[in-house]
Amino acid sequence: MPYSYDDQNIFAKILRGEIPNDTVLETEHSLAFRDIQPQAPVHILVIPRGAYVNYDDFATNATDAEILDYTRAISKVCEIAGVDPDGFRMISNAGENGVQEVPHLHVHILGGRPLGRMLA
Ligand code: IU
Repeated sequence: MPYSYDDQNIFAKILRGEIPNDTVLETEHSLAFRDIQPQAPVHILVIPRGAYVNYDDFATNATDAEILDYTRAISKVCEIAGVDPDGFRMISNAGENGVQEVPHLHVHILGGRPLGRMLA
């Protein structure tokens, strides 16, 4: 499926350094920063530096190096944030039904409290 990427989205601006962020981890192909409206004591967003709209775009079109870097960055963020082994949640919203607000792939890492069962 072809994807069209809007380079004016807020995370693209963060990646270009046009907007500040509370960085947790920087790697060659990924960036992790604290969510501006945290829903849990730990709420970190992990994004690839490449211009990918969502997970399917990334998994289909990213290089192996980008995919390896990104998957390891997510694990590293969990380690840095101290949510593993207590427990945490990874979420990536996609599209209108998934209520994806920012059209640049991001994984939410949530933790630091019991999160309850996921609803709907
Ligand atoms: P969503 O999965 O696209 O719905 O989540 C977008 C998240 O980006 C959401 O949790 C916002 O609080 C967060 N965010 C941010 O961290 N910094 C920003 O400048 C903006 C949104 I706009």
